[in-house]
Amino acid sequence: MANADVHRREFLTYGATAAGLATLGPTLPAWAFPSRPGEQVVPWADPPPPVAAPQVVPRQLDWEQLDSWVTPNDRFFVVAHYGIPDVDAAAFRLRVSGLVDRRLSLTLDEIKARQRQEVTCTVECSGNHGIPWLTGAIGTARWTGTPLAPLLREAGLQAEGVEVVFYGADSGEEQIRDTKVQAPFARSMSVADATAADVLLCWEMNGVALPRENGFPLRLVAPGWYGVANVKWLDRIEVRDTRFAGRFMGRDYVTVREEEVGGRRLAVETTVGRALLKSAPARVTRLGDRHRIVGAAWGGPVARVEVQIDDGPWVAATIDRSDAAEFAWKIWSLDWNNPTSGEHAITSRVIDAAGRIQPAMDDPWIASKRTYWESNGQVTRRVRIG
Ligand SMILES: Nc1nc2c(c(=O)[nH]1)N[C@H]1C(S)=C(S)[C@@H](COP(=O)(O)O)O[C@H]1N2
Ligand SMILES: [Mo]
Repeated sequence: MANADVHRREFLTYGATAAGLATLGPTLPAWAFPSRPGEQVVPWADPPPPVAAPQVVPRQLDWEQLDSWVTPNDRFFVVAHYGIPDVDAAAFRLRVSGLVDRRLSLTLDEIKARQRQEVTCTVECSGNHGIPWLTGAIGTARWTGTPLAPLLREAGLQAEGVEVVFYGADSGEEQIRDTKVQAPFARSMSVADATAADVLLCWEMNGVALPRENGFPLRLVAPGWYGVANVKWLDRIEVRDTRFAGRFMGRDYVTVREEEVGGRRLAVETTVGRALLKSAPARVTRLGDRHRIVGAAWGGPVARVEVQIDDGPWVAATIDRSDAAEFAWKIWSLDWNNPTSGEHAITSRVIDAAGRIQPAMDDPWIASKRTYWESNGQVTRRVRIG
């Protein structure tokens, strides 16, 4: 761990990420980050193409700028399928209905007066790295809110309730066969998943009120789940006795894999749910000719991260463990001494506590996929040295 200690000392001595943290507010701890004073970023030789759907994904993380463990709000990615609604906080009421003994209608102040709970977790869009223009749909923030489970208990969950549906204030036109309907953004979870102790209704992100684009005034935060489960502009919560299959559960955000069944290839369709084990190189820096590769790993308990340069051996990276947040990414780094001039390919892979390895792109788990969701295959970036 000598290397990690050096990183921490560099950070504490020189405050290399102080500028990045300034927008986060005064109460945050100073995490280590493997940056060196005076270093320069070596730009990637394979920048992603322009965003094909800028209304749906108005902002992505710029990996080359990654210089802090927590992502400042103004760099945090945004996905909005039905536009960004303007919710009036004063008129806001969160309604809880369906299979409950007591329906609730809560003002923002009533919600904020409840038990306060925080979590720092990574949110990744399940489409990230699945299509060429979507490679920065990920960020890590400290979310503040109140746990959902006690609220549902107070409402009196009825025994027949199996599913909890979260509706956003945003809606759009959807066509199902030949019928057009106006449908709200909605996602559901089983009662067991929704009442997990770390599922929060959040009104703060990194110490300030939720930015409008990230769900003001209230959003669901479900640590360990893909982004789509974290319903923004939360408007109502409904307990039902049937499974819910809206667009974002049953049509979109559906992973299709072909399996070999009795000599035939048959498709299996599953809805996007919990995050999958993944890592990616973030950036290469240079201090004189001392190069360093820095990246992130998330989506499971990170035991090891390994980096491969061109066709070389897999080399263990140093993982920063200065924060133990279970569902937040780990920042890793590898010193790259004396790289030869020319273009190089850099690939990372994470290994979890159970020994599972992030799959290669040609692994059947990835190669058998017919939709781009849940693209947790190994990410290769290209960089030109010299
Ligand atoms: N109401 C609502 N919630 C939503 C969405 C949306 O379009 N509407 N997009 C989801 C998706 S697909 C993702 S990846 C995350 C992105 O969260 P962010 O915009 O705060 O980064 O929000 C989720 N919550
Ligand atoms: Mo997403």
